[in-house]
Amino acid sequence: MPTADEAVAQAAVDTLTGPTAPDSPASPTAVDSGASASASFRSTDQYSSAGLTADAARVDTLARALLGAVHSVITEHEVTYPEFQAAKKWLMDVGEGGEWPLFLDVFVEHAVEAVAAKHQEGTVGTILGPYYLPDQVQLSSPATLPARPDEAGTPLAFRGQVTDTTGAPVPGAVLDIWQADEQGYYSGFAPDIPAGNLRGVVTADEQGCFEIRTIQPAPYQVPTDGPTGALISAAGWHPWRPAHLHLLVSAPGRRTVTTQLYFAGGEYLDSDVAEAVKPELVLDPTDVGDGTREVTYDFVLENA
Ligand code: MBD
Ligand code: FE
Repeated sequence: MPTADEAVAQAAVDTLTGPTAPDSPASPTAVDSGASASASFRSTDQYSSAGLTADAARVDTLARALLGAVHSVITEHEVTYPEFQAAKKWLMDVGEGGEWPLFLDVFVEHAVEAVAAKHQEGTVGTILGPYYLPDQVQLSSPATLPARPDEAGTPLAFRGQVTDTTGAPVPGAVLDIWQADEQGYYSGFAPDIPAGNLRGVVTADEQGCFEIRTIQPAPYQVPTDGPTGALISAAGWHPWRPAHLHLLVSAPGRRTVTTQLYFAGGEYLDSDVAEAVKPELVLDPTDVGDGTREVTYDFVLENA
Protein backbone atom coordinates (compact mmCIF):
# COMPACT_ATOMS: atom_id res chain seq x y z
CA MET A 1 0.00 0.00 0.00
CA PRO A 2 1.37 3.43 -0.83
CA THR A 3 1.42 5.89 2.01
CA ALA A 4 -0.77 8.98 1.75
CA ASP A 5 2.31 10.99 0.82
CA GLU A 6 3.25 8.52 -1.91
CA ALA A 7 -0.29 8.60 -3.30
CA VAL A 8 -0.14 12.39 -3.44
CA ALA A 9 3.25 12.21 -5.11
CA GLN A 10 1.97 9.77 -7.72
CA ALA A 11 -1.06 11.97 -8.38
CA ALA A 12 1.25 14.94 -8.88
CA VAL A 13 3.42 12.91 -11.25
CA ASP A 14 0.34 11.72 -13.16
CA THR A 15 -0.96 15.27 -13.47
CA LEU A 16 2.32 16.55 -14.83
CA THR A 17 3.29 13.63 -17.03
CA GLY A 18 0.13 11.70 -17.79
CA PRO A 19 -1.56 11.26 -21.16
CA THR A 20 -3.36 14.08 -22.94
CA ALA A 21 -6.37 15.25 -21.01
CA PRO A 22 -9.54 14.05 -22.80
CA ASP A 23 -10.88 17.59 -23.08
CA SER A 24 -7.78 19.09 -24.67
CA PRO A 25 -8.51 20.44 -28.14
CA ALA A 26 -7.55 18.29 -31.13
CA SER A 27 -6.07 21.38 -32.76
CA PRO A 28 -4.39 23.71 -33.40
CA THR A 29 -1.26 22.10 -32.04
CA ALA A 30 1.22 19.67 -33.45
CA VAL A 31 2.14 16.59 -31.47
CA ASP A 32 5.86 17.01 -31.94
CA SER A 33 6.32 20.72 -32.65
CA GLY A 34 8.02 21.27 -29.30
CA ALA A 35 10.48 18.47 -29.96
CA SER A 36 11.21 19.74 -33.49
CA ALA A 37 12.19 23.04 -31.90
CA SER A 38 15.06 21.22 -30.14
CA ALA A 39 16.57 20.04 -33.42
CA SER A 40 16.11 23.51 -34.87
CA PHE A 41 17.80 25.17 -31.90
CA ARG A 42 20.84 22.93 -32.18
CA SER A 43 21.23 23.76 -35.87
CA THR A 44 20.57 27.52 -35.77
CA ASP A 45 21.34 29.05 -32.33
CA GLN A 46 20.16 32.50 -33.42
CA TYR A 47 21.93 34.46 -30.67
CA SER A 48 24.99 32.25 -31.06
CA SER A 49 26.48 31.02 -27.82
CA ALA A 50 29.63 29.99 -29.71
CA GLY A 51 31.80 32.89 -28.53
CA LEU A 52 30.78 32.59 -24.89
CA THR A 53 33.70 31.90 -22.57
CA ALA A 54 33.11 30.17 -19.26
CA ASP A 55 34.34 32.90 -16.93
CA ALA A 56 34.41 31.11 -13.54
CA ALA A 57 33.38 34.21 -11.59
CA ARG A 58 30.31 34.72 -13.78
CA VAL A 59 29.37 31.04 -13.66
CA ASP A 60 29.78 31.11 -9.89
CA THR A 61 27.57 34.21 -9.58
CA LEU A 62 24.79 32.93 -11.82
CA ALA A 63 24.79 29.31 -10.65
CA ARG A 64 24.81 30.40 -7.00
CA ALA A 65 21.96 32.88 -7.58
CA LEU A 66 19.88 30.38 -9.51
CA LEU A 67 20.33 27.61 -6.96
CA GLY A 68 19.70 30.13 -4.18
CA ALA A 69 16.40 31.10 -5.82
CA VAL A 70 15.41 27.44 -6.03
CA HIS A 71 16.34 26.89 -2.37
CA SER A 72 14.25 29.94 -1.39
CA VAL A 73 11.18 28.59 -3.16
CA ILE A 74 11.60 25.25 -1.40
CA THR A 75 12.00 26.86 1.99
CA GLU A 76 9.29 29.47 1.58
CA HIS A 77 6.71 27.03 0.23
CA GLU A 78 7.83 24.03 2.31
CA VAL A 79 8.27 21.83 -0.76
CA THR A 80 7.86 18.14 0.16
CA TYR A 81 9.80 15.08 -0.99
CA PRO A 82 6.92 13.89 -3.19
CA GLU A 83 6.79 17.31 -4.83
CA PHE A 84 10.56 17.31 -5.32
CA GLN A 85 10.38 13.89 -6.98
CA ALA A 86 7.47 14.95 -9.21
CA ALA A 87 9.45 18.02 -10.27
CA LYS A 88 12.48 15.83 -11.01
CA LYS A 89 10.42 13.54 -13.20
CA TRP A 90 8.87 16.51 -15.02
CA LEU A 91 12.30 18.05 -15.69
CA MET A 92 13.45 14.71 -17.13
CA ASP A 93 10.33 14.57 -19.33
CA VAL A 94 10.98 18.06 -20.72
CA GLY A 95 14.48 16.96 -21.76
CA GLU A 96 13.44 13.59 -23.12
CA GLY A 97 10.56 15.22 -25.02
CA GLY A 98 12.90 17.81 -26.49
CA GLU A 99 10.82 20.64 -25.12
CA TRP A 100 13.48 22.77 -23.43
CA PRO A 101 13.64 25.35 -26.26
CA LEU A 102 9.85 25.57 -26.28
CA PHE A 103 9.57 25.83 -22.50
CA LEU A 104 12.41 28.34 -22.14
CA ASP A 105 11.21 30.57 -24.98
CA VAL A 106 7.67 30.58 -23.61
CA PHE A 107 8.48 31.14 -19.93
CA VAL A 108 11.97 32.64 -19.69
CA GLU A 109 13.04 34.41 -22.90
CA HIS A 110 10.97 37.54 -22.19
CA ALA A 111 13.11 38.30 -19.13
CA VAL A 112 16.35 37.96 -21.12
CA GLU A 113 14.90 40.16 -23.88
CA ALA A 114 13.93 42.84 -21.34
CA VAL A 115 17.53 42.97 -20.08
CA ALA A 116 18.88 43.26 -23.64
CA ALA A 117 16.30 45.94 -24.51
CA LYS A 118 17.54 48.25 -21.74
CA HIS A 119 20.63 49.01 -23.81
CA GLN A 120 18.97 49.25 -27.22
CA GLU A 121 17.86 52.14 -29.41
CA GLY A 122 15.65 52.01 -32.46
CA THR A 123 12.48 49.99 -32.90
CA VAL A 124 11.40 48.08 -29.81
CA GLY A 125 11.59 44.32 -30.28
CA THR A 126 10.53 41.21 -28.42
CA ILE A 127 11.44 37.53 -28.13
CA LEU A 128 12.53 35.27 -30.98
CA GLY A 129 10.68 32.13 -29.92
CA PRO A 130 11.47 28.56 -30.99
CA TYR A 131 10.17 28.50 -34.58
CA TYR A 132 12.65 30.57 -36.58
CA LEU A 133 14.23 28.73 -39.52
CA PRO A 134 17.13 30.28 -41.50
CA ASP A 135 17.68 30.11 -45.25
CA GLN A 136 14.11 30.63 -46.43
CA VAL A 137 13.16 31.77 -49.94
CA GLN A 138 14.65 35.15 -50.91
CA LEU A 139 12.18 37.67 -52.29
CA SER A 140 12.25 41.32 -53.38
CA SER A 141 9.70 43.88 -52.29
CA PRO A 142 6.84 43.92 -53.20
CA ALA A 143 6.72 40.27 -52.16
CA THR A 144 4.11 37.60 -51.48
CA LEU A 145 5.03 34.99 -48.89
CA PRO A 146 4.95 31.39 -50.13
CA ALA A 147 1.53 29.94 -49.38
CA ARG A 148 -0.53 26.93 -50.39
CA PRO A 149 -2.90 27.43 -53.34
CA ASP A 150 -5.81 27.16 -50.92
CA GLU A 151 -4.14 28.98 -48.01
CA ALA A 152 -6.92 30.03 -45.62
CA GLY A 153 -6.92 33.39 -43.91
CA THR A 154 -7.62 37.07 -44.35
CA PRO A 155 -5.17 38.57 -46.86
CA LEU A 156 -2.86 41.12 -45.25
CA ALA A 157 -0.72 43.74 -47.01
CA PHE A 158 2.08 44.78 -44.66
CA ARG A 159 4.05 47.86 -45.70
CA GLY A 160 6.63 50.16 -44.21
CA GLN A 161 10.06 51.69 -44.36
CA VAL A 162 13.32 50.89 -42.66
CA THR A 163 15.36 53.91 -41.55
CA ASP A 164 18.35 54.58 -39.32
CA THR A 165 18.16 56.53 -36.05
CA THR A 166 18.54 59.84 -37.96
CA GLY A 167 15.50 59.01 -40.10
CA ALA A 168 17.58 58.31 -43.21
CA PRO A 169 16.39 55.38 -45.36
CA VAL A 170 18.34 52.15 -45.05
CA PRO A 171 18.60 50.87 -48.61
CA GLY A 172 18.39 47.13 -49.11
CA ALA A 173 17.26 46.30 -45.58
CA VAL A 174 16.17 42.67 -45.20
CA LEU A 175 13.01 41.47 -43.46
CA ASP A 176 13.11 37.79 -42.52
CA ILE A 177 9.48 36.98 -41.72
CA TRP A 178 7.73 33.84 -40.44
CA GLN A 179 4.30 33.17 -39.03
CA ALA A 180 1.70 30.58 -38.18
CA ASP A 181 -1.12 29.82 -40.61
CA GLU A 182 -4.81 30.36 -39.97
CA GLN A 183 -4.85 27.28 -37.74
CA GLY A 184 -1.94 28.44 -35.62
CA TYR A 185 0.56 26.00 -37.14
CA TYR A 186 4.14 26.77 -38.26
CA SER A 187 5.70 25.17 -41.33
CA GLY A 188 8.74 23.11 -40.40
CA PHE A 189 7.24 22.22 -37.02
CA ALA A 190 3.73 20.97 -37.68
CA PRO A 191 3.16 18.03 -40.01
CA ASP A 192 1.44 18.39 -43.38
CA ILE A 193 2.54 21.94 -44.15
CA PRO A 194 4.93 22.39 -47.10
CA ALA A 195 8.46 23.42 -46.15
CA GLY A 196 8.86 27.20 -46.22
CA ASN A 197 5.15 27.95 -46.08
CA LEU A 198 4.52 31.49 -44.79
CA ARG A 199 8.25 32.14 -44.44
CA GLY A 200 10.41 34.46 -46.53
CA VAL A 201 13.43 36.74 -46.60
CA VAL A 202 12.32 40.00 -48.23
CA THR A 203 14.76 42.65 -49.44
CA ALA A 204 13.40 46.19 -49.22
CA ASP A 205 13.93 48.71 -52.03
CA GLU A 206 16.57 51.45 -52.30
CA GLN A 207 14.53 53.64 -49.93
CA GLY A 208 14.19 50.85 -47.36
CA CYS A 209 10.52 50.54 -48.32
CA PHE A 210 8.84 47.17 -48.30
CA GLU A 211 5.50 45.57 -49.04
CA ILE A 212 4.79 42.01 -47.96
CA ARG A 213 1.57 40.24 -48.82
CA THR A 214 0.52 37.38 -46.57
CA ILE A 215 -2.45 36.26 -44.48
CA GLN A 216 -3.35 37.06 -40.90
CA PRO A 217 -2.15 34.27 -38.62
CA ALA A 218 -4.26 32.68 -35.88
CA PRO A 219 -3.37 32.62 -32.18
CA TYR A 220 -0.78 29.97 -31.28
CA GLN A 221 -1.43 27.25 -28.74
CA VAL A 222 1.48 25.70 -26.85
CA PRO A 223 1.25 21.93 -27.53
CA THR A 224 -1.00 20.48 -24.86
CA ASP A 225 0.27 16.93 -25.27
CA GLY A 226 3.83 17.35 -23.95
CA PRO A 227 5.37 18.19 -20.57
CA THR A 228 5.15 21.97 -21.14
CA GLY A 229 1.43 21.61 -21.82
CA ALA A 230 1.11 19.29 -18.81
CA LEU A 231 2.54 21.96 -16.52
CA ILE A 232 0.28 24.65 -18.02
CA SER A 233 -2.77 22.46 -17.55
CA ALA A 234 -1.76 21.26 -14.05
CA ALA A 235 -1.37 24.90 -12.97
CA GLY A 236 -4.70 25.91 -14.49
CA TRP A 237 -3.14 28.38 -16.92
CA HIS A 238 -4.11 28.84 -20.55
CA PRO A 239 -1.71 27.75 -23.33
CA TRP A 240 -2.26 30.57 -25.82
CA ARG A 241 -0.23 33.29 -27.50
CA PRO A 242 -1.99 36.05 -29.44
CA ALA A 243 -1.75 35.93 -33.24
CA HIS A 244 1.58 37.34 -34.38
CA LEU A 245 4.02 37.87 -37.23
CA HIS A 246 7.70 37.23 -36.46
CA LEU A 247 10.41 39.40 -38.02
CA LEU A 248 14.16 39.79 -38.04
CA VAL A 249 14.93 43.15 -39.62
CA SER A 250 18.55 43.60 -40.61
CA ALA A 251 20.96 45.64 -42.73
CA PRO A 252 24.75 45.76 -42.99
CA GLY A 253 26.28 47.73 -40.12
CA ARG A 254 23.02 47.82 -38.11
CA ARG A 255 21.83 45.85 -35.10
CA THR A 256 19.21 43.31 -36.17
CA VAL A 257 15.79 43.93 -34.65
CA THR A 258 14.04 40.74 -33.50
CA THR A 259 10.35 41.38 -33.14
CA GLN A 260 6.78 40.16 -33.31
CA LEU A 261 3.75 42.15 -34.41
CA TYR A 262 0.30 41.52 -32.98
CA PHE A 263 -3.23 42.50 -34.03
CA ALA A 264 -5.44 45.01 -32.21
CA GLY A 265 -8.59 43.42 -30.85
CA GLY A 266 -7.15 39.91 -31.06
CA GLU A 267 -7.54 37.29 -28.36
CA TYR A 268 -4.87 36.81 -25.66
CA LEU A 269 -3.20 40.21 -26.25
CA ASP A 270 -3.48 40.86 -22.52
CA SER A 271 -2.66 37.34 -21.38
CA ASP A 272 0.10 36.03 -23.68
CA VAL A 273 1.49 32.87 -22.05
CA ALA A 274 4.94 33.99 -23.29
CA GLU A 275 4.56 37.57 -21.94
CA ALA A 276 6.00 38.96 -25.16
CA VAL A 277 3.40 41.61 -26.09
CA LYS A 278 4.36 45.29 -25.88
CA PRO A 279 2.01 48.15 -26.79
CA GLU A 280 4.39 49.35 -29.53
CA LEU A 281 4.01 46.01 -31.31
CA VAL A 282 0.26 45.98 -31.91
CA LEU A 283 -0.87 46.53 -35.51
CA ASP A 284 -4.32 47.82 -36.35
CA PRO A 285 -4.89 46.94 -40.01
CA THR A 286 -7.70 48.58 -41.94
CA ASP A 287 -10.14 46.75 -44.19
CA VAL A 288 -9.82 47.93 -47.74
CA GLY A 289 -13.07 46.55 -49.05
CA ASP A 290 -12.08 43.49 -51.09
CA GLY A 291 -11.52 41.45 -47.95
CA THR A 292 -7.87 42.46 -47.77
CA ARG A 293 -6.45 44.27 -44.77
CA GLU A 294 -3.60 46.76 -44.93
CA VAL A 295 -1.21 48.08 -42.35
CA THR A 296 1.92 50.21 -42.23
CA TYR A 297 4.74 49.69 -39.74
CA ASP A 298 8.16 51.33 -39.92
CA PHE A 299 11.43 50.09 -38.46
CA VAL A 300 14.35 52.09 -37.07
CA LEU A 301 17.69 50.28 -36.94
CA GLU A 302 20.47 51.55 -34.70
CA ASN A 303 24.08 51.18 -35.74
CA ALA A 304 25.68 47.91 -34.75
C1 MBD B 1 5.66 30.65 -30.55
O1 MBD B 1 5.09 30.74 -31.77
C2 MBD B 1 6.33 31.72 -30.12
O2 MBD B 1 6.34 32.80 -30.91
C3 MBD B 1 6.95 31.71 -28.86
C4 MBD B 1 7.64 32.92 -28.38
C5 MBD B 1 6.90 30.60 -28.08
C6 MBD B 1 6.24 29.49 -28.54
C7 MBD B 1 5.64 29.52 -29.77
FE1 FE C 1 5.42 32.44 -32.78
